Amino acid sequence: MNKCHNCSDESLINKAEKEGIDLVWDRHEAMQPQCGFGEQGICCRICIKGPCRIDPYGNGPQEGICGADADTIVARNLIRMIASGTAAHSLHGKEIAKTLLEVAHDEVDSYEVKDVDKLKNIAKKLEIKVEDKSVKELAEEVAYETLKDYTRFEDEPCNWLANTITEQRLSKLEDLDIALNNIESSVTDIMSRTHVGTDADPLNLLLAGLKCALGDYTGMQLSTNLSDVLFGTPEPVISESNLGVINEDAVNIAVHGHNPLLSEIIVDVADELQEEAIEAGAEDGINIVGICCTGNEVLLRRGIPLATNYLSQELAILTGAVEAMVVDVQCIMPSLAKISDCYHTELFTTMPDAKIPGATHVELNPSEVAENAKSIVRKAIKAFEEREQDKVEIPTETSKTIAGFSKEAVVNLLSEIDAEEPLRPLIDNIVNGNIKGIVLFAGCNNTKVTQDSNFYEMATKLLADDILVLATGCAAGAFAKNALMNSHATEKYAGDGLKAVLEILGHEAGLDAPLPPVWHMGSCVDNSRGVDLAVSIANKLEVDLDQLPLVASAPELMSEKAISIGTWVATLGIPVHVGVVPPVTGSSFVTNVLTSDLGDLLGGYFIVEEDQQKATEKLIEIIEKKRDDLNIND
Ligand code: MSK
Repeated sequence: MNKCHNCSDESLINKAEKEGIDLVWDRHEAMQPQCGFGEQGICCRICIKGPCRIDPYGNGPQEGICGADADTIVARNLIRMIASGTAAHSLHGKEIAKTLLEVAHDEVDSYEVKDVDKLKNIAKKLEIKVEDKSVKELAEEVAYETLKDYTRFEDEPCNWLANTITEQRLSKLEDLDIALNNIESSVTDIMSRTHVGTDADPLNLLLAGLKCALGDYTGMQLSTNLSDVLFGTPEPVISESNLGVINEDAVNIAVHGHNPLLSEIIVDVADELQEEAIEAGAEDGINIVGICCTGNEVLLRRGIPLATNYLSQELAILTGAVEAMVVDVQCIMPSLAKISDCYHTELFTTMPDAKIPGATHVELNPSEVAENAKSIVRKAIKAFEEREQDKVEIPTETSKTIAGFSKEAVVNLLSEIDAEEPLRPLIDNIVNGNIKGIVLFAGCNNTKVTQDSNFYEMATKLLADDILVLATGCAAGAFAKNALMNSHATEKYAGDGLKAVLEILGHEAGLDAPLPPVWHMGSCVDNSRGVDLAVSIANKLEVDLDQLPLVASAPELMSEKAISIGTWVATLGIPVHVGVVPPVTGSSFVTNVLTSDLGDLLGGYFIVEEDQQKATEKLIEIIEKKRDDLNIND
């Protein structure tokens, strides 16, 4: 199998081989064959009588030592993955909410409310009275209302759940008793009920998983929205992507992870310290580049170029021209420390809950964040003097990238056509078939798939069939690197109907060229932006989300976060394709619930298909069927 879809990555993979450096693909190879029990989810490590494993062929044990069968074990393992994903996203959101509170209380200098209109809109959404209140008073109330979603004892749904989905969906969730009231207790609940000797009913376990996944959704909603308040709501911005954005004549600092609290300040501080870098011999000063979702955050808000996505993070260091890699939380390979050691690159960890042996830890302290950031940038400038020129090999490929499609940005664009009813032009074009439907691509890369290939192959076929593509996270990174986020891609790949719409929108946006056919909506937490757009369309059409010609896909999923995202997307009524088989096949009960019964109950369900061609056909079929059901297919 090829390792990646991208020729700039290929040259660095060869370089690593020559230098005797192991990369993620080598470690994948060394891990073969992978454990078949683990792959099917039928290995139980929940108590220390075990580990136990169920024989999938029926010859050996069909129960663990405690008597748990395959259905119970698979369901328990799955919902523990959901709990982990929910914990990761919701803690990210809690940090942002706490920072907003600190801004309101004048406890931090480096942050401020950048988007006052958004703050007011959020306040209204959360039913907070806006009139006669200062920005800081509003920020305080919004932060407190948000933090209640982490602590509520009453049996009322979370603010950021109830106020961001359709009414019909909320009542469906209430009917099933899964309308989440407290994010953190949903994680605790999973850990408690999956303890040995507690919940053994696979259906009951899975329902708890759905409820917990809604905590992931709630955490994402509040993360996205409060980040917009603090750092600005994205508007379309033009930048570049791929490893070629690393600049040989600059001090290169890569920001990587998820949380924008430090990376935003690094970008500010880098502007201030440009002269120091030039004095150190870097002709072009300081060049910040992004990796994974921190990269997406600063691309959308600051136009910072995106170097790469998850699977090729190590390759950034292999260029020999990255002085510092600054990481926060999630999706950071511990291998980065070892690889940095082979170069002059210094790896900085910044969060108390995400340290890596071999990295330099400079803790992000909210009251001294600018000083923390300056010390990192100055160390990077110093490292520039130690760069070994003979080890530098920077691929030349870059792709023009138009990013920044927040829901607000989409509405602003559309309001140039219809100021009264901005969504009308989009809806009309969906109804008349110029846009047959929408696919939201999300999720990671996985060594089990040639990097970015599923994203690329599926999206280009969908576009040709007049299906608009939205993207977040490493999916967005894949499309950005592979030149699907610019006007040229519209000319090349979009079907006639879609192209005509994107041409008009591009003209209205003053681009003098079509809008890109794949809209970059942001990082993993910004999957909420896709939901916001879908909910607005559904409300306009007076239907629920499961009736829209809308499907989600994570064709290269890898992380527990991707499992929790997929689960809430299905819970909200949207079918979800996954291109890597999740560890559930050891239980036909669990597999059937996820791929079929869930659809009967909530409209959304999982489609497991590793073949990208077949997967694309299935998604198109679902979209056509939804159009038929809405009576909008001629
Ligand atoms: S970074 S969760 S590899 S999308 Fe958001 Fe990428 Fe997946 Fe991490």
